[in-house]
Amino acid sequence: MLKLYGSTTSPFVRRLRIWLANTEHEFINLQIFDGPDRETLAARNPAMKIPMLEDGDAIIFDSRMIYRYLTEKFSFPKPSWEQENHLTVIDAVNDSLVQILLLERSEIDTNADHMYFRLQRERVDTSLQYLDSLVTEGIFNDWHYPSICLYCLIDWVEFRTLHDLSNVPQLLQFHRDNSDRIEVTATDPRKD
Ligand SMILES: N[C@@H](CCC(=O)N[C@@H](CS)C(=O)NCC(=O)O)C(=O)O
Repeated sequence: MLKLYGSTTSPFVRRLRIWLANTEHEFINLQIFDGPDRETLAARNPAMKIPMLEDGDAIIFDSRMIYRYLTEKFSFPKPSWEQENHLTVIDAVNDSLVQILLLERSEIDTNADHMYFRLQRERVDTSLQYLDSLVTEGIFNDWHYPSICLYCLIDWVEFRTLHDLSNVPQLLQFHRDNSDRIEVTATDPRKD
């Protein structure tokens, strides 16, 4: 059986839990930052990040690669190049905000006026504006993989209060429109 290693709070993991909602798999919930689970992580993935997928002898790192692996394994339709770009923008916001979160947990003031923080905030702002305009165009009307990734990003930003979303109303509407889906409520990180 497929084994997905991750945590309930990671937006990179949640997107795959939702994508795999109708595919038999085991979800292994790890506390990645300390304790015995960190050894489980290190033993499987030298990059020490989640998610990772185990399929028999194969182990795949990185949500993007796992998605590609699943697409090939189950002959799902391939994403278009346009959708790949949408995923890149969604991942860019995710990555920058993971950095901000880790810095804040390291007791660093990320609101200070430093180039590194400015670059992350600027990327987050421009990317969210872009994604907001894509919602207006109807790009995320269907519940496909990029929509799932976008939902997990927005929900995580709200859950962790990482960024003010008041100037991206279409993203907030998209979030409200999809929040009652069964696979969304089943993977809500607030349930823990
Ligand atoms: N590009 C990776 C990013 C995964 C990622 O950043 N995961 C975070 C959790 S949300 C993580 O494992 N962080 C551990 C660390 O940075 O030490 C993917 O798409 O899977």
